Amino acid sequence: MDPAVGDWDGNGTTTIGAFDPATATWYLKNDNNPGAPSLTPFRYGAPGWIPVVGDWDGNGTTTIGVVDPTTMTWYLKNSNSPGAPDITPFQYGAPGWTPVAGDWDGNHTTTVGVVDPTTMLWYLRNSNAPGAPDYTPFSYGSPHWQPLAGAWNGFRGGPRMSGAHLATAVPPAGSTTRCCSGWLRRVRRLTRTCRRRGRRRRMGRVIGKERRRRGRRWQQPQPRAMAGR
Ligand SMILES: [Ca+2]
Ligand SMILES: [Ca+2]
Ligand SMILES: [Ca+2]
Repeated sequence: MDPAVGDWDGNGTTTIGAFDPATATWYLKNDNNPGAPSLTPFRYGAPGWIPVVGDWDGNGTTTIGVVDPTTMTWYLKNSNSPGAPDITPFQYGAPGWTPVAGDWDGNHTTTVGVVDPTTMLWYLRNSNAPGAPDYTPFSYGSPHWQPLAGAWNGFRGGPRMSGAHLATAVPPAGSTTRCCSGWLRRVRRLTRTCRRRGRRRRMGRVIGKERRRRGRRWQQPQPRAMAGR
């Protein structure tokens, strides 16, 4: 069994799955608990093929794909169900190479990549179509290491595959939920500070008026007492 993780139902949570290469059967679950798969197990691919998963169409739902390792032909599907591939099958990589999939450019669409295990050269492409890699092939890892890819610095969608984006993948324009809530906290704090400052300024104007009215006898109030909460 090969593990696979993805947001199969597009609810923002990455959950578990498995692919049985002996029968090309997919077992996908929409929660991270033991138990029966959430989707009726189905076959997609052929025995011995390599599973890949990703959000090929960028709609927020992770879906399946398979790669025929003898020809390195990719068969990608935009739904988690059996049937014909949604993307015209195409060849990318050479036989014996390891497929990886990731959102290399951070545009929320998962695309193909291959790693030559003998040289650990990575060939990443930003579209799911045949052609040259979009990044100059680079070496990362030692021969026959297992390539891994993921949004390590975290952005919407999280890891896209039992393979892909690596440290050198382009950092995303988007941000993680955690970043986002941190950012929101900062904005809220700033807003509160601005409100406090505004109140203080308004209080300052009132105090000034009062001082002018009462003359020198007026005692400057303690700022704490006047600052409000
Ligand atoms: Ca999910
Ligand atoms: Ca999708
Ligand atoms: Ca992309």
